[in-house]
Amino acid sequence: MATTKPWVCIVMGSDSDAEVMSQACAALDELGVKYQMVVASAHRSPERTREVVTSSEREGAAVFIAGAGMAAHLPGVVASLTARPVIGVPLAGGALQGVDALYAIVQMPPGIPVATVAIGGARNAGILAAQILATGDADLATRLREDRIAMAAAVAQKSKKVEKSTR
Ligand code: RP5
Repeated sequence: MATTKPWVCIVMGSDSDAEVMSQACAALDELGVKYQMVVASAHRSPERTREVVTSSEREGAAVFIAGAGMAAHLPGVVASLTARPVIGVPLAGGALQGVDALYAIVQMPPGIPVATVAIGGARNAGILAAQILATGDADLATRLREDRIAMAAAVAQKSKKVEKSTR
C-alpha cells in the first residue's frame, strides 16, 4: 500500500544515471524515508516528465530530487511544474564531465529555484530531502541529529589513526 507520509520523488534523465542516483535512495533508506525513483527525460519525454511530476505531487511527494547529465534541463523543468522543493543533481558524463550539467542546473532564473548539490552528489540530495521533511517530522529530525553525532565520533576515530606529535 502506498505511504500516506510525505515522500520523495527521484527523477533522472536516463537509466544510465541510476547507479549514482541510487545513492540518494541509500541515504533515504538509512533515514527511513519513503521514495519512488523513475526515469523521465526533459528532452526525450517531456510529456512523461509532466505526468510524473503532477501525479507525484497529487500522491504526496513533498520533495523532488532530479538528476541529469550534459544539457541537464530536467531539474529546472521539474521545478517549473511544481512549487515543492526541487534538489538538482548534476551528473558526470560526456565531454565536460558534469561541469555542463552543474552550470545548467545551478543557473536557474529568479522565481524558479533548484537547490543544486555537487556533481554526483546524490547522497547529499537524499540527506537534504530528508532534512526538508524533518521540519515536519520530529522522529526524522532526531535520526538526522543522531547521524551528525555518529559522524563527529567517526572523525575522532579517524584522527586517532593518524595522530602524531613531536612536542
Ligand atoms: C541526460 O543525458 C541523462 O540524464 C544522462 O545523464 C545523459 C545520457 O543519457 P543516455 O544517452 O545514457 O540515455 O539526459
